[in-house]
Formats: sequence, structure tokens, C-alpha cells
Amino acid sequence: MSKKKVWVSRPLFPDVLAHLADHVEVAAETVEGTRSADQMRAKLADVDGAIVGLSERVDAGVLAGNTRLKVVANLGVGFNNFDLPAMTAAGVLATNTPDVLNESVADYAWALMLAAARRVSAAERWLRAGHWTSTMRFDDWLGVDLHGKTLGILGMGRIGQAIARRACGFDMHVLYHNRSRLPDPVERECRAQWVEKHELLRRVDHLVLVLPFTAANRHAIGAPELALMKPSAVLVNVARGGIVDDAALARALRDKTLAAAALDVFEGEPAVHPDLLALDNAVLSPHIASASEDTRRAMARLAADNVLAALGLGKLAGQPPTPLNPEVMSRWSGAASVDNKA
Ligand code: 8YV
Repeated sequence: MSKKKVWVSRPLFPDVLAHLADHVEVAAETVEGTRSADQMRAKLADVDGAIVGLSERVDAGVLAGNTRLKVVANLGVGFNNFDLPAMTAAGVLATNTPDVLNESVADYAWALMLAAARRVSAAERWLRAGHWTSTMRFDDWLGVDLHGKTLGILGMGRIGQAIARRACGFDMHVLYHNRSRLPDPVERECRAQWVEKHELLRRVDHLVLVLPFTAANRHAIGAPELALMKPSAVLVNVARGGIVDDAALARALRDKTLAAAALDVFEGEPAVHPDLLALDNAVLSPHIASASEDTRRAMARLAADNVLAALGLGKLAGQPPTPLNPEVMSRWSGAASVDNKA
């Protein structure tokens, strides 16, 4: 029987590609790039599985007429690039990379919070520009403390909880808002208290967004929400672009109705709202919250394991570790390892 074929849409760690190649024929892109729907359709037409990134959309149009593809693994925990109902209807298994990135993203959220609150990026830009030529004024570069302040977390999933646990070392009071309250033992472990969203916005000194992107969460933080926050507050977004109304945020930062923000994700990225680029009280990074050596490797490995398992190959054959729509597997002629979808 000929080997199954897997398309990898972006350059990946060579050892992960080699692991895939032990079991399947691998067609791996060697340069980064975004693809149109037509290009995606063509790439997916003659493969059994694919590993894709967040900029690649998989929807009904891309899958139309495809009777071969069985699995698409996303290189990320967020999967708003997937139309999950369309994938399920097409009998295509979708997988993501939860958990392996929780701690690294939590670390990075803290890096951003500290950088924005203590003005690290702006101060470095100033120094590098050669402005530090005499003794500094004692009241220059004043930032906002973290220790002893109130941290708010909007979206208290596994990453939110990892962020909350770190607050203990900063002696912070932690509030959170989620659609549903966490069980008592988890709240106790995170030393976090559930409050209504508006109360959260009004009370916090530092707010971290860790919501998934859904239609309902679009502009969850817009002008009305920003208006509720303290002028001394700091906002951090490590979730998804579009959860914050970037234009409204830029206005709040410019007018100093919000002290500072740190953003790893942007509406329409890789484009960044020009007003944000002009602001010294905005710390900006290019969607790298999960980008530690260990974590990106773990994400790639998990994506590869998902694809191989869905194709009935490797140690986990038939049991993809992190499926999003596992119900499709029961429709594959009764088993995950068969060649043709039902
Ligand atoms: C990206 C992320 O996957 O997991 C997610 O949802 O947003 C990130 O980890 C990563 O930055 C690659 O684009």
C-alpha cells in the first residue's frame, strides 16, 4: 500500500518532519506564506492530512469536493481559522495544541505586563536613541507597580489559571471573569475571585485578556469597556486580535484614560493599527507568546502526533490526543485507520 501523504503548510522543526516522514510522505513548505482559498483547496486536494498555521483558513469552500483529506492539525490552541461545523460536515478531523503552551504563554503575559507597567520598551528606545546624556530627573520614567495591586483576568481557562498562579509571587489580589465560575478548589489554588465583567473592569490595576476569539467576543474590549477602567490601569492582550477594538484602545492610550497596554495580537495582523505604532505607552510584539524553544517544539510534535494518529499510524494510531470534533472518526467506515472516508 502506498504511503499516506501529509502537507505541512509552514517550515517546521526538522526532527518533527523526520518523525512524520517515518510514517508518511511529507510535503513541507520551506518558506512562510499566506495562501488564498484556491491555493488551500489545491494543497489539500491530494493529501490525507495537513498541519497548518493560524493564518490558514479551513472552511467549506476549501474542503468542497475533497474526499481524501481526513485530518487537519492546527499549530495553536486557538482555532478561529477553522470552520469546525464545516470540517465536521466534510468528515475532516480538526485538532489543536492545548495545554503544551499554557505555561509559556502565561510567562509571556507577565513579561508584557511588567514591560508595559514599568515602561521597559519605551525606556530602552529612549536610551538607544542616545537621550541619556545627563543625570536623570528623579521623577522621570515613573511606572505603575504590580506588587500589591489587583490583577484581573478575562477568560479563565488553563492559560488564565497559569497567569493567576504566578500572581502569588507578586502578592497581587486576583479577580477573574468567565462565563462560568471555576470550581472552588481551582479558585482556591489560583487565589482568584469571580466577579461580573463590569466590576472586573472597574476594579483592576492590570487586566490580562485570555479569551478565545468568537463572534461574541469580537470587541469584548471597546470604547465603553475601556471607559470603565482606571486611568492608571494596564491592559495586556495575549489572546486574539479583534477581541480588543484597537482603534478605541489607541485613543484611550493617547488620551491617557488608560496608562499603558501590551499587545501580542492585533486586529488584521500582521498589520498593526498605525495609531498604536505611534504610541510610547504601547508595548507591541508579533504574536510570540508561545514562542519558546520547548513550547513551539511541543506544539509541532503534538500536531504531528494528531495527524499520524488520525491516519491510523504511529504509537497513538486511532487515538489522536487532542481532537476538536472526535465524532467524525466514527464515520470513517468504522475505524480511524481505513483509507477512505465513509
Ligand atoms: C500561535 C496561538 O499558535 O496557540 C495559539 O492559539 O495564538 C499561538 O500559540 C503561534 O503563535 C503560532 O502562530
